[in-house]
Amino acid sequence: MTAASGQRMSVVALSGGIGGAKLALGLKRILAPDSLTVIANTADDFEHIGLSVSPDIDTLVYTLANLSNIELGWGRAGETWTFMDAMKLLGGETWFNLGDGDLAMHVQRTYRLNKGDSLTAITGDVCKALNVGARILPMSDQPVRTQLRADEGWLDFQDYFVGRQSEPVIHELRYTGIEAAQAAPDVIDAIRSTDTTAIVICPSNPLISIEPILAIAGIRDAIADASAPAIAISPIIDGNAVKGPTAKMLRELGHEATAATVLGRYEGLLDAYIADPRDMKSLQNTGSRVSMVPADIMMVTLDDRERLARTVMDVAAQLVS
Ligand code: FO1
Repeated sequence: MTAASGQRMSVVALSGGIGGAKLALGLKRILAPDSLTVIANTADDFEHIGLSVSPDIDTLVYTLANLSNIELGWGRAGETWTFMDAMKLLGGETWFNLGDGDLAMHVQRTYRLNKGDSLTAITGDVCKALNVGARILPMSDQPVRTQLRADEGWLDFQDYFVGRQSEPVIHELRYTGIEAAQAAPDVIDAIRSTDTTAIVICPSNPLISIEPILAIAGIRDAIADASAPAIAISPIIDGNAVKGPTAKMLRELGHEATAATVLGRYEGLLDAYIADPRDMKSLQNTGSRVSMVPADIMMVTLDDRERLARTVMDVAAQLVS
């Protein structure tokens, strides 16, 4: 895909798990080979039964490699569960599920991290081995962990999200380790590169997926100063989250669960914001100078993903021409 200027369209996308991965797949399918870099949130990562789990990286890897489990939204298609069944018999930890094929990913990642390899290098090698066809960069090689304060105290993200099914009311959110974390190698360069023709903020949960990335020193400024236009897609349609607990979390933290709230959280970063037509009126009422683009942003089928990706790239092409 090329812009009117003839320049090849090359995208850097910021993404969490499921919603972001869907758009990333649409983008990969319409762009020329090697034209997509995805910066993945790693604040959902945790250590579980001695293994290093990176859910958003893995959802991106499996989705872009066409290996993803569509029903679950995470893990691999055609997965078997012998390991989990055996863990149950042993009275082991079974609240967080690792399929047999997925287990290999976790053993390999943990083994290499323990040998001293970086998460960036390991993810790069996995992308090559599984023919991902895009570059996936962890936001940081240092640990950052989202924690949420509920009535009972601070909960680690996966304890809240999987262990407690996002049920506890939350009062506060923090990213432990964020001050010490540095952007992973290539992250800032990819954003700043003059070869990059669009920076795309995927329709992921702003609180737990996009803002941890933006909170790493240098990343927000790099996007604000980049020559490429930045385009976000709303994760909220008419007051409801497209997926997951985004609306619930926003409300509990004192925000309205609207497309306009998410726009406000990306203040100073965006050139264009793509949202559902039903949200256009309230978005225009914000007085924001960001260009508002109405579009069908639901992604159920593969065609939906490509259609939204085309909308994003059309907006980008207009902004760079
Ligand atoms: N989500 C669940 O709801 N239950 C699980 O047992 C579970 C296991 C799991 C294993 C590997 C992985 O990469 C993701 C997994 N997820 C599971 C999804 C994950 O917790 C969340 O979707 C993300 O952290 C939110 O983006």
